[in-house]
Amino acid sequence: MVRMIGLTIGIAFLVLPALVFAKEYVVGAEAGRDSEVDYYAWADGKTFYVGDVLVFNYSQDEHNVIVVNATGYDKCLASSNSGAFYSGNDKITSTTPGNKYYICQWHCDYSDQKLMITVLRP
Ligand SMILES: [Cu+2]
Repeated sequence: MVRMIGLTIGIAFLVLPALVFAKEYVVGAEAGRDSEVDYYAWADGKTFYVGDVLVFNYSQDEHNVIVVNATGYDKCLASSNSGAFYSGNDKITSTTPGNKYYICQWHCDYSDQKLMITVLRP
C-alpha cells in the first residue's frame, strides 16, 4: 500500500510540471492576430516550452494559420505544410522542442504575417 502511494506520487511529480507550468499565449496579445501586429516584437523576450499553447484569434474570412517548416517560413510557402487552421480561434500546443513556424497564407508575403518561435524542453 505504501509502495502504491509512493509510486502514485512519483508519477504525479513526473506528469505535473508540464501541466502546471504550461502557459497559454494569445498571439499578438491585445491586438489579436491582425496584419498590423509586429510578430517579431511580440515573440521577442518570451520563452516557450513544450506544452505551451499558442492561441491565434483572427477574422476567419481574412486570415488563417498554416504550420510550415523553415523554408515555408522564409519563402511564404503554404503548400508543404504540416497543419492548417481556419477557425479564427485556433489553439496550437507545442508538443516537441525546436523552432516552430506559422504563416498566414494570404499575408505572409504581403505584410510579413508570420511567426517563428523556439520551443524548449520544460
Ligand atoms: Cu492574414
